[in-house]
Amino acid sequence: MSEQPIDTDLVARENAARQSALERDYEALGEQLDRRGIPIDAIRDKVAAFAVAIPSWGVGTGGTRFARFPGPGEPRDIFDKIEDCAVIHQLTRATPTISLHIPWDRAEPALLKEAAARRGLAFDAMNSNTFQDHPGQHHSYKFGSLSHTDAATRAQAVEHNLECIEIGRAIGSKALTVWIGDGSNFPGQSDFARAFERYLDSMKQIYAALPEDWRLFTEHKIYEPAFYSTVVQDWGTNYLIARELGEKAFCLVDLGHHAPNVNIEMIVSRLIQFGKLGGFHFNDSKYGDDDLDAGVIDPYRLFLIFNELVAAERRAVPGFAPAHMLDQSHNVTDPIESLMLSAVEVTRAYAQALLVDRTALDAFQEENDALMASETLKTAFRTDVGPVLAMARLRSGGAVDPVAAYRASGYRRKVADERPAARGTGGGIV
Ligand code: LRH
Ligand code: MN
Ligand code: MN
Repeated sequence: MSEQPIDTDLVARENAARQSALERDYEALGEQLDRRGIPIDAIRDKVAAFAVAIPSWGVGTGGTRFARFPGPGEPRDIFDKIEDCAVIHQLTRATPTISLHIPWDRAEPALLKEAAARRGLAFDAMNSNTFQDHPGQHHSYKFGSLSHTDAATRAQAVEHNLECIEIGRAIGSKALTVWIGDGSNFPGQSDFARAFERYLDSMKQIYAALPEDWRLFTEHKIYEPAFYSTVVQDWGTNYLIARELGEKAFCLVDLGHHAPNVNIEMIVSRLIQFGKLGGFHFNDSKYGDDDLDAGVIDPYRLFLIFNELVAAERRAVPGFAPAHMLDQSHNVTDPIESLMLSAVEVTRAYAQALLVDRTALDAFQEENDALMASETLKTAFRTDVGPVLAMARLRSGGAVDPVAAYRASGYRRKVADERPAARGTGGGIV
């Protein structure tokens, strides 16, 4: 049995206070779903098996380029971050893995592995970082990294990615996510084709070093930090990259990395259709790469994305195994609370998508009954699946109400005593 950071008796007491109401709600929902021909226990079991990775950087307070306002008891290093991730998983039972960012999380791999295993956690995709300069490096990324005009700078960026693979290998990761900030701020500053050529050349070197059973995820983003052009700016470019590199290369979709109003669920469908959907960085946004908590702005869009994923799951698309990760920045909330609720929201979208009457939807699509097709999706989306999610958590040892249990535990107060306050100056990057 792994060590649990929150007192299990407290969780049991919190759950006991909510259990009988939950059982009644679950039964009422079960009846409703039964009328629709959906066995509630099967949904519950699928929900229980669903997982989304926590980004190590998400448990610290984020910031903007204007300021960062640290919260109490912020993690001081990756080991504190692992402990915070363990809290999230203990209470939600939906986040068994952590996605590391190098060099932010650099540490002795054996110690990383041991710290995670002790908490019953494992490691998800590794994230490289050539979008900022790191102490001790020889060449600056001010004008780019994998696509830089200077060969030595590109070689340094490639080398960094190879190191990420090495660390990942040692801790049991099976994927590398590459996001670069390369681009330009002025028309004419960069030759689009030559920059992309250099990027592809660098990525081919990274791809060549990928272990047999690994996947390589490239993540596109329309703008920022470059504000005129970005080398990997959209899903089409990303698809070209995955095609150029080979069968272990896939596209990662971060929900905040698109132009406003872009139909993300359709991008997801295209990537599935052509076997190149690697995974997600879930978050929500209203304006740009806001990195807000999943589902807080547009839960229907999250549902529509899961509608595509569940449809692919049902079609048993060969090799379909997208990686689920959160990628958020928490500026005004306790990051642990935000991440717990985000994991719940992503799971909620999955559960709602499981309720779509696909036979009816197919028929409405064939008949061009736009209104009823839309209503079919809306019926699933409007169903309050809260009792299914809570029941799945209860049965797998989590908390019926994760935030209430977390607050009752006093975890934040405890770590605030143990971890000295961080300084509040300087901008954040995530
Ligand atoms: C870039 C990004 C990418 C980085 C993370 C910190 O905006 O989404 O995934 O690794 O933020
Ligand atoms: Mn991201
Ligand atoms: Mn981002």
